[in-house]
Amino acid sequence: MTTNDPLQPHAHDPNPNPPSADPAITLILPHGRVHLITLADLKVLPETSVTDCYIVSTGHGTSGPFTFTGLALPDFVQSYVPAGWSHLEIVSGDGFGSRVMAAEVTAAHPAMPFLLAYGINGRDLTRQEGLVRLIVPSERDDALRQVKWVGEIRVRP
Ligand SMILES: Nc1nc2c(c(=O)[nH]1)N[C@H]1C(S)=C(S)[C@@H](COP(=O)(O)O)O[C@H]1N2
Ligand SMILES: [Mo]
Repeated sequence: MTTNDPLQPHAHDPNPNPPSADPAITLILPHGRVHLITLADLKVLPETSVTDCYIVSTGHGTSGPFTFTGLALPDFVQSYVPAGWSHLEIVSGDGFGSRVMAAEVTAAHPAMPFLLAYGINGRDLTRQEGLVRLIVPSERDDALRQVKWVGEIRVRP
């Protein structure tokens, strides 16, 4: 079955064509308030690095290990998300996304947090690599949650 819902299961076929050259993220809060978050906004917050990350594609194989650097989701939430949220919808302009439950963010091992990554191996992510990319270090069997070109984060109550 095909669907245009970015949060529904996706063909396991990574998109090689970046939808955007702009790493800014539109944050949509539960009551419709909208906030534009630039790469500079992400970088002023404390950064977190996670080593030994792999991108496991059933299409073109496994790449890594990588060290990804960025803003850990608990830190993102603390700065940008009012209390009372249940999940985040983290979506790319190419129609690919992942739903992240509040409980997953809290339960993640402290050394392997979800990341809004803007760096890889000590340098910035290129446009081809995702600009700002959701990294889920615990996802080891495929890479269906490792959303490249994060463009929108919707906060759900
Ligand atoms: N925005 C976006 N992110 C995406 C995808 C995509 O099509 N669009 N494909 C996913 C899939 S299926 C895989 S296997 C990995 C591939 O990541 P890589 O290009 O870094 O190897 O990206 C994931 N993230
Ligand atoms: Mo994939």
